[in-house]
This record gives sequence, structure tokens and C-alpha cells, in this order.
Amino acid sequence: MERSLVLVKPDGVRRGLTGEVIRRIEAKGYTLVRLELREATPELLAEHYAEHQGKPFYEPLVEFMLSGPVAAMVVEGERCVEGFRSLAGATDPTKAAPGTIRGDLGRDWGLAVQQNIVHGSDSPESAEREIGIWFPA
Ligand code: YYY
Ligand code: MG
Repeated sequence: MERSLVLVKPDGVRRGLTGEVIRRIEAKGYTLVRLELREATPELLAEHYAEHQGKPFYEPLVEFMLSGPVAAMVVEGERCVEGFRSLAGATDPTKAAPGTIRGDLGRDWGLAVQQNIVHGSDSPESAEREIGIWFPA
């Protein structure tokens, strides 16, 4: 069964949207197999966001991800990597379609980074790599 690494980012936890994200995941028919409220660290985020190191938004992104706890979860289900990306919507919350998590709930004003509520792995390979970072062993 396919797995995805989903994070409710600090904006989502802060705004009390963790339950709303979980509700949408479960309503879709996916299963939570791990769930933990966590404080990220710079080291963990450097691994998690390795592909983005050096980009202009990387430093603000890391600062944002360190601004409060994140709800880290492993979601399981048929084609759930692609499926959760559909639930999440486009990266830019202003462009994300209504009906998606980011379209309905995300914001991109007020901070130097997109506050788009959730992270979801972008491929089954990324998912296994990211699950190993957030939930080792
Ligand atoms: O996978 P996804 O989260 O949709 O986008 P990525 O391109 O992997 O970027 C990761 C993260 O970085 C994104 O969720 C918000 C932030 N970001 C940004 O603030 N500004 C950008 N131009 C691109 C990404
Ligand atoms: Mg990504």
C-alpha cells in the first residue's frame, strides 16, 4: 500500500486547522498510520527540503517551519501521494482551487513565504525518503 508524508505546517497548527486537514484525509478514505506533534529542527529541515537549498525562498521557509510545532503524519492508501497532492491544491494559496486545503485555507500575505497549511510528498520515492527523515526506524 502506498504511503505519503504529510505535514500540517506551523500556520495550520497555530490556526487550529490540524483536525480539518485530518478530516479531509480520512473523508477521502486514507488511513493515518503515524501521527505526532513535533518541533522541527534546522538539521531535519535541511534534509526534508534538500531540493530547495540555495533557492531565494529557502531561508524564510525554514524560519517559518521553525515558528511552531508541526503535525507530522504518515498517510496510507491507494495512490495516496497523488491523491493528497490533489486534496492539498497548488503551492500558491492564491492560485490553489477552491475546495482544496490550500485554496480554502492557505494565505500568502504577511510573511515572506507561502503559508500553505500542508506539505505532501511529491512522489512515492520522495515519500519513503521523507518518512525516513521524520519517522526513523
Ligand atoms: O511541494 P510544494 O509544497 O507544493 O512546493 P515546493 O515547490 O516543493 O516548495 C516547498 C515549499 O516552499 C512550498 O510549500 C512553499 C514554499 N515556497 C515558497 O514560499 N515560495 C515559492 N516560490 C516556492 C515555494
Ligand atoms: Mg515539494
